[in-house]
Amino acid sequence: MNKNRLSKTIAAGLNLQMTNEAHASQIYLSYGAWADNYGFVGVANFLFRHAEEERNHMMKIVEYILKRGAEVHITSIPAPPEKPENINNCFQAIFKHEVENTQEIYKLVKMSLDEEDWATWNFMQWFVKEQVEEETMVLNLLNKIKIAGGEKMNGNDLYVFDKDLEKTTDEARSAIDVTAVNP
Ligand code: OFO
Repeated sequence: MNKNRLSKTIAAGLNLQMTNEAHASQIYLSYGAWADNYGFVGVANFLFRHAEEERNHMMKIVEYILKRGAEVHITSIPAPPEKPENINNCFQAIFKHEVENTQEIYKLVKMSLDEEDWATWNFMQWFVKEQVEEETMVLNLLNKIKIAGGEKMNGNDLYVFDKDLEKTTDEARSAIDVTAVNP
């Protein structure tokens, strides 16, 4: 009996996305190590936590592929890009990467829609929502950086930003939870 409930295309797409999530984790890990080297402990901590989150996303996909009776293909993970030049550049690069990841997720959503694979379509909705939160979270940080002077942030601005990140929650509020009273 064939227990595989994923088409070849969907299985390949999910395996690719699994590696994309591992790649995202390596990027956060690499940038976190860079930040720690420069003494930005709050930023490093934040990025290390996100490295772990991306790894959890990878595991979600591994588990889903297995649950649907298909094969998981573990391949090499592409190296993270060059280390950032400064804090502003670090979060710009993270935002760019998150947007690229969103595009990859949308491809899988489209693929599952075309194939009428509703289980995968439904599974991918969690990732769509997660990306909205992650993009919002990084955009919020970029706004703070911009207010503090962007590329021109001085030592004091950087100190405050780093301290601030120590306390920043890992999730942006979801639009669905927002009300007029509690925007
Ligand atoms: Fe950037 O979160 Fe994974 O998918």
